[in-house]
Amino acid sequence: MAILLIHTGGTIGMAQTPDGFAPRAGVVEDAVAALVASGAVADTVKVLRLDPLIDSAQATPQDWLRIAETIHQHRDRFDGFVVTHGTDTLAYTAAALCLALPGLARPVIVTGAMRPLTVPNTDGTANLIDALTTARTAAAGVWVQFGGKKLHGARVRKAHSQALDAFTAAHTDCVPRSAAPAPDLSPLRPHEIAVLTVTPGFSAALLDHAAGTCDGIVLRCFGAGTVSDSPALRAALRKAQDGNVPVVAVSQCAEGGMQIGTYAAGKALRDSGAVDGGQMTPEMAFVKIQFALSQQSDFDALQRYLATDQCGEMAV
Ligand code: ASN
Repeated sequence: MAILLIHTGGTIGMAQTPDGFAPRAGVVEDAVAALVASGAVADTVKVLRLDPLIDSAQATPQDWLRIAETIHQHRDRFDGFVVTHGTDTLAYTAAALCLALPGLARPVIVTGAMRPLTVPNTDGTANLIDALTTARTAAAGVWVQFGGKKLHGARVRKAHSQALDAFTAAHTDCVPRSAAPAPDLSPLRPHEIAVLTVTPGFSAALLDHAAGTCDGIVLRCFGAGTVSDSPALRAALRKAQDGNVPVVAVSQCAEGGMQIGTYAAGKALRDSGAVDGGQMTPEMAFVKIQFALSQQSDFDALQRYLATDQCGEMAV
């Protein structure tokens, strides 16, 4: 089988510098060549490096698109894809690939490492072997292979900043791919999206500012979907709605998602037309608004897209 490995940067391919770990060309290429030479990986693996290699803290929606375009262009020449990526924003990129590649007909496995391949106790080798193996066996869709686990690309989150087993994803039986009659590439133009966290005594002025200046808002609500309700908050939510600025409400809790309607303290969300994000992670909500704004010009269609499960991101 033939696998295309797209190396984007991240700790996995880093080396020590006077400023701390930074990407170094050749690290991942050499590791893959050694795995193939030793027989640990049976497939033909072509490595394609995206320049410049970055710490994923520098990733932008253009980088998501570049990875998606590369996969789309090579879709008929390879049986599976591996994307090596920094862990800090890996969840955003995995979510973006799910939405960018409707009708995806191959497994796309995103991986990385918490410790570089250039240090003795690296987790990069195991993650690379696992990812290359999963790329030949997994169902078509975007998966994250990390710390011995295969996780749903649309639901994954970085949950630990130090542990090798750094990622989690709530379970679903839905596959991480958007359905389409044929493989396609979704348009994506960057937009200004605010991610606001409701806090005790939340200042509605922040939401009001975002409603007047941003293209979309992710509102991280309490628990199953409550907010610190006030006339000012309601006015800000109404301003967003009147200005065709979508608001997607997600939970601050790591598990369980939203259940808007359980509490009267969540009524302001329902009354304002905020989209119930359900089980969506804040990362996915941010990415999904970017795609929604890039694809839908009509506000109702945009709201429907946001409220509809596209690739298992909302499913219970
Ligand atoms: N800062 C690194 C990155 O996201 C973290 C890592 O890959 N473990 O690129």
